[in-house]
Amino acid sequence: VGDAKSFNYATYHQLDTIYSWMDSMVASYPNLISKVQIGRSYENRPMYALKFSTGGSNRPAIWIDAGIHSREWISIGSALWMANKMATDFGVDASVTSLLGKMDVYLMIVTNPDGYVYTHNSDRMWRKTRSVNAGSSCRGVDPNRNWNAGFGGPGASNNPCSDSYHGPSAHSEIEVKNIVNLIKNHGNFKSFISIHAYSQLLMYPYGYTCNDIPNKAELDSVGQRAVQALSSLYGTSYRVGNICKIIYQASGGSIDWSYNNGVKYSFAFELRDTGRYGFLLPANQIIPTATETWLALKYIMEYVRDHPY
Ligand code: PAY
Ligand code: ZN
Repeated sequence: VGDAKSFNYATYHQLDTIYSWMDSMVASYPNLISKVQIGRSYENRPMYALKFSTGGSNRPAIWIDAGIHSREWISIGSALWMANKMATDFGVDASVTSLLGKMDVYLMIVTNPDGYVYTHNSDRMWRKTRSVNAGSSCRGVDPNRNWNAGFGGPGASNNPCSDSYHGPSAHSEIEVKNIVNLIKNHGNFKSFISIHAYSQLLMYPYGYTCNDIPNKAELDSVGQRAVQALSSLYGTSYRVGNICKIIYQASGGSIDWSYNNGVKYSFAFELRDTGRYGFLLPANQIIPTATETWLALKYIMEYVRDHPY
């Protein structure tokens, strides 16, 4: 565990193992990776992003989060592998090297740590945060219905017992608020990518409305080329489109918020599979999923690097 090089990426890990892996990554790549604590969760766990940076001050940046829904374990497993891939490719692969010469990448691997611990200890299918809801015995808010973008609209529930409960107010969840604060204070994010599972989709805004975004043509073509790269490896098929049309209407989602706050290249992945195993994707699919997803992610990041705005 203490050694980044001997970490087993082919299995799912507990939170404390992931947190000590982070320390070993920082120790192994001190000139590239630092650990940024963006705040604490509802149950007081620290929330960490790995910051990949080769210097500069407040460089244009890419945000990537995984595990905002705690049962979507493959998103976390893939993010761990991709973090290691980015670190080991730096200085070796020309594309990653040039990307990190111009931009910073913030990777939050466990965005909902309370929920993640709960999926290990109590309920494998837990999706939400673990906050207490006033006047209800049901806990938790859907952290992907809690953002200030069409908040409380169609595709979110006002029932605290629902898995898509939007919460009492936008950014009521400290896990969401911490990210909002980081993105706003930083002010130079050019891309925001949220990693979910499952359904094999690459999506762009909006979820809260089926109306097209102004940048639809560009984001759609970036998305199509990204999934082409993904599929080239094992033939895994992905569909591309806006959230509302390709999956369902969902309000208060993270990439709608980022897009409306000036981050043009906002995307959400739904990783493997299409329902055979669903959230219980076998661990022997972690590395294949991560490897193919990395190709899409890299395509998007290169595009962002080459299209400053
Ligand atoms: O931003 O990814 C988005 C919106 C759509 C997702 C959501 O409901 O938040 C889609 C679901 C998810 O990944 O949370 C899809 C999975 C299979 C589910 O729980 O229904
Ligand atoms: Zn999700």
